[in-house]
Amino acid sequence: VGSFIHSYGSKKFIRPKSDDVLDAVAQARFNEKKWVWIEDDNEGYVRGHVVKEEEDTVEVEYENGGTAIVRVCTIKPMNPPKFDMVDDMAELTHLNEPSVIHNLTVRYKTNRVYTYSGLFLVAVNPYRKLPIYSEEYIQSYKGKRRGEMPPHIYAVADQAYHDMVQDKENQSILITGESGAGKTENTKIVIQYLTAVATTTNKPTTNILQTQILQANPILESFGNAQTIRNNNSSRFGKFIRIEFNNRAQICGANIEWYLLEKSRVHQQTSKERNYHIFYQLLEADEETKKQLLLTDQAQDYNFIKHSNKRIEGVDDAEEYRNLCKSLEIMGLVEKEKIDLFRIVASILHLGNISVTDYRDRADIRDFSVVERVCHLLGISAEDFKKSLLAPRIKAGRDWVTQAKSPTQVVASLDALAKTLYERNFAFLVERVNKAIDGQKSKDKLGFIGVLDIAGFEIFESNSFEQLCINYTNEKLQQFFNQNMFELEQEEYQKEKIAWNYIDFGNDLQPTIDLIEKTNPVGILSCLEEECVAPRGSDGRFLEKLNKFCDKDNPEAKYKSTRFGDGFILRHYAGDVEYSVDGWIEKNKDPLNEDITRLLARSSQKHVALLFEDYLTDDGPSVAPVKSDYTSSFASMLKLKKGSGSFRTVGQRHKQQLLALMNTLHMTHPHFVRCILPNNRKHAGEIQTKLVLDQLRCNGVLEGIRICRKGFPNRLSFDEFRKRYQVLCPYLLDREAFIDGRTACQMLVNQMQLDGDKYQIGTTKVFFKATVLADLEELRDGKLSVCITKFQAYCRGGI
Ligand code: AOV
Ligand code: MG
Repeated sequence: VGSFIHSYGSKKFIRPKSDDVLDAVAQARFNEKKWVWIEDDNEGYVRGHVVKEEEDTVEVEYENGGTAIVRVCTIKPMNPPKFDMVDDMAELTHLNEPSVIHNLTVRYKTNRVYTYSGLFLVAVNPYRKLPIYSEEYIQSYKGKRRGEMPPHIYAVADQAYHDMVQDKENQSILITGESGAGKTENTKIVIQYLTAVATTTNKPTTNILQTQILQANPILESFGNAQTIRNNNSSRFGKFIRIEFNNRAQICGANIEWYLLEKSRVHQQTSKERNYHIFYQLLEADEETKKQLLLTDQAQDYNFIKHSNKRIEGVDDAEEYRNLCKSLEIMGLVEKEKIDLFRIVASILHLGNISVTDYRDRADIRDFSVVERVCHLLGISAEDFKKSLLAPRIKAGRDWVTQAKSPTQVVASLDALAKTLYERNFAFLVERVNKAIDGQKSKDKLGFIGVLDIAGFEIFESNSFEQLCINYTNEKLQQFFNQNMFELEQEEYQKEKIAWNYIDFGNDLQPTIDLIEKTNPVGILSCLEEECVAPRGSDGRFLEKLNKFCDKDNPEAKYKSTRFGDGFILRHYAGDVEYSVDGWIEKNKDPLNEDITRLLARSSQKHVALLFEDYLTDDGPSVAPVKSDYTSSFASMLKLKKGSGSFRTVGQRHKQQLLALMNTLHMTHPHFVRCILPNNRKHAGEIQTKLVLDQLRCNGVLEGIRICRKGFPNRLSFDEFRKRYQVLCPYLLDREAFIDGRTACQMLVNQMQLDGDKYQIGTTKVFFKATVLADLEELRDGKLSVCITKFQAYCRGGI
């Protein structure tokens, strides 16, 4: 938790004073009244001061005029003006919501978008280009301690780099926040920083690697990002990028892991959003490529994109296409590989154009030419495809039988196929990129810095399975943070040998996590799993089971009918969330027409066959499996393999990936970045207080502060403490004799008559509970003004 003055000796006190006189005036004005923040329905909080205090109520006068009688619990103490614009909010003596939001706001208005909050770096999206990401800036942060330079994402990156080298320990930087808050931008900035500082040589090989690592992003963005209402370049997947370093602390490779790609976007988007960028970029390709992929240049011609928005303001898809090709080339992909990737995207566009007709309640396809186009691209027989689509063969006992599908079922299996093709192609692309930037080759590895860019907590009007997955992830990450924060704090207390009773904050969130992931007693995911394999499984039965399994007395969860029909409420640390279970069985099973996937596994196009390699083991009726000449274990790399007959669902896969991620994170020293969306209008310079407050609650900054307050958030070294406050104890000033730091501090706190539970004296520092420092400051101000008055009187007398 934030130290008041950082141990590595920054010179400043609270903040550098530009104008002591102005400060003194502000302070004097502040001292005249009891200033408070008053809760306000519109603004969040407004300024005022207390006029009269009763038992439960106070009369307040608003700064903007008017008075009111309000309940005591709706007002919060205000920090003295000298705390304005503090770099680290843990330094605030009154650690309350309005003070935090006020500090962020005044900083944001002056383009200070980065602020520390104890262990967090809070980053507010500037929505404008700030001149703080230049080469000079990078250099000015290199090797600096936190506190020496203003808060910056560079400082976090540098700290991680420094710690990795110093402690020979892996590092991680965890970046979360709402959509549009700036996670991906900050991730790129971290990588930019690391590639800039971790190279001293001009060896061409390292430079290529650096360029490749930097180029990985635009490639992933083409395939994994899309325009949404909230963000024109929204990442629709989570990622963990590991940058590997060798013994000389230089970059020797990188690796990207991805999570939860939003597949549904491939076949449906709202009119204000787009499909993945690549779909529009590909239509801007050269004629030759388009001819090869059987594409026109009109989005209007394709069902999967024709209802979407077509253009993003300020973005030229043709230029983006050329950039993508350049990046792919830098990554080392040859023309054939590039076309293979595009082939899948094009085939998906054509898939969307297959129109399924109703022939006496049975599905039929009239326009066979579309099917032929799809199958030409995918390298499979059009006849077989049509048969598998309309009447797939399924296993009934020992025999294979065909089962005719209804038009609705066929449309559903086409959508499912499009989604799977896209996801597997994406997975392949990431693996291909990884192959290019692989750091495993290096023998003299020092460690890695991992950057996690993952969607933050989501509470929507209607929350579904996707929200449960993402909120479950965030719950785990928050727990990780809490454990970590406490560990570091406790280490410091122990080192300083102060009295402290162990509080395990890390377990605060365990009941909710158990409720989601536990297998015994059955948690939500396991319960869903059971229902997915049950013969007559349904969403309704799932909810019923949930009610039965999950202990109704468990205070962490309440189940009830919500306004979306059937659903349940789960108590997350960020708030209660209502989940609607509608469609969960389908979403979790993510069923595929296996007759088609078996067909794809034997495609004459090697790339396609490779994507569905895992279906080769499932040899269909009377067809001997064709051995793939690819030795790669692509499917196992994707963790898509169905494995020894086990049932692999979306939920299970996510849980396993998350466990693996947590294991990795536990091996690292973490750094936390919380991105904040300032307003909903993509405006620079505007803060919507309520919006920001909600995020501070959801992203754990306020939770961090809550925990912080239980300990001793403010601390000063003996020396600093003595220098600043010895004026309160003239005895110390007068003495010429040596007094050691600890004794001096003890004398000071005695003199100040501080309550014993308000402070602790360690071996090198004095620790304070929140709010104590404000009192000390007030005492000091009082003392100083008396001194000044005396001094003035003395001067006047002297003249
Ligand atoms: P996200 O990653 O957090 O959302 P982005 O990093 O894509 O958000 O940021 C959204 C947009 O905000 C960017 O495209 C920029 O225009 C702007 N922006 C963010 N950070 C900065 C910055 N430091 N300087 C200038 N502009 C910035 V999402 O991926 O949607 O959850 O799924
Ligand atoms: Mg993003």
